[in-house]
Amino acid sequence: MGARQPLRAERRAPPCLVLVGLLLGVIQAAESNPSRTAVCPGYPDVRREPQGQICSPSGRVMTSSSCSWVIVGGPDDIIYIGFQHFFLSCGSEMLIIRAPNQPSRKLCGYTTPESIRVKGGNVTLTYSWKFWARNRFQLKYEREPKTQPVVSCNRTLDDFYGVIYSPAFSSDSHLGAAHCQWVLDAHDSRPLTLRFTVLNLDIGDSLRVYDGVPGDPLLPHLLRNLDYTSNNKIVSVDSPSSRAWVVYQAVPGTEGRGFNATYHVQGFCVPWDFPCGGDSGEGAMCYSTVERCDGNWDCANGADEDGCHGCPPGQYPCGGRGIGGAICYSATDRCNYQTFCADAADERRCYSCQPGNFRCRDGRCIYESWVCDGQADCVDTSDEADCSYILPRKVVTAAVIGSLVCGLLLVIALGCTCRLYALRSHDFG
Ligand SMILES: [Ca+2]
Ligand SMILES: [Ca+2]
Ligand SMILES: [Ca+2]
Repeated sequence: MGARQPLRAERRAPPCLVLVGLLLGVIQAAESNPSRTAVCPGYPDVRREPQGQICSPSGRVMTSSSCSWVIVGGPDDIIYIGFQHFFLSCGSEMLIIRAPNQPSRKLCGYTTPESIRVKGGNVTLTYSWKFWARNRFQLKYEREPKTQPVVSCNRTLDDFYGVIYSPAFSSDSHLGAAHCQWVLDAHDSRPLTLRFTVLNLDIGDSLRVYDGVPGDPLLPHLLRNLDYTSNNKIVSVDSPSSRAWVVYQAVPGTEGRGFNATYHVQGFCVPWDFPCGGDSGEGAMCYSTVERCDGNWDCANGADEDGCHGCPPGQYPCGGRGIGGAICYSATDRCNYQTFCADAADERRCYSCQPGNFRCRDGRCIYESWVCDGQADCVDTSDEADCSYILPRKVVTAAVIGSLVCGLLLVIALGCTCRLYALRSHDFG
């Protein structure tokens, strides 16, 4: 007699239920595995430090989710946000930036957004995505310093931007002989741009900018030698490398206060400047508060003069009243060799000319038909340089007048013939 094995109630689950069970198991396993789902802590990442970096989470998750960051700012703080990488598919991802007293910014796409400056409180960033999204963004933020860093003579600066100025620039008590040098090394692959925003040199004072730093075997070599003739101008100097060496010498008894300058790696505006946006061409990449609405086009696209002095966005102010008493001119009136404003503000500092116009090397526009016609129309005569042919304007004018005279004579002759024919017909009729 054999013991009877207890009957096991074996019930096989249908295959579809097995699949669902497996799927639920995978999801449950994924949710219980922090390394796969917990790319964000579930509450905002609060940033209190003066500067830092924020980027999209590197971990991939199986579900739609979002991450938040809060950049803490006081009522007087200005927070600067500059994007380094930005590649978000608008169909599945979005970065929303919320700041006090401003509408929310919703960002997505494959174009790096312009830098943002926010004043007066916390800035909240929320990145949300659907489960298939795999793109990324990276940005830097920084609170603008309330006071510019004090930099004295003979300093080495190794940040990617900064301010340098002569000792007398902040205090007249330093007026007198000086010999200072600043070694700038941004430790970056990008070239450096120096902008001398204030120059007040006396006769005999000198300010030299070199590429490279002292001690380089082949460098430094001189990029620019500034003296009193550059006073009251804004001068930009580009260094091919991310290193530069600035040497300032003031003679005894000088009455010059020296200079104030900023430097930064190219492609980056210092936090207290504004990006021009668009293709900078020969224009500046950034403009300062002083350059905003000062009547000079610093950006090639005129961003620094857009909507100034009561003009609506997309229009620019005339220095005096223009055609029909207008005080603003539009982009189509800009650099077309037709003076719109009484002070010709629309024809100054042309970075490009309207179609049908030629840009002189000194930045003026003339009619294209005046190029290589034997008469100098540009002040610098660049319209007559590099001409492989010359079609004198006098010849063209003479040909046109000659044609008109011939046409007139032909009409008179035909009229006389018709009249004679009519008289003869009458006589013989
Ligand atoms: Ca300007
Ligand atoms: Ca014009
Ligand atoms: Ca000409």
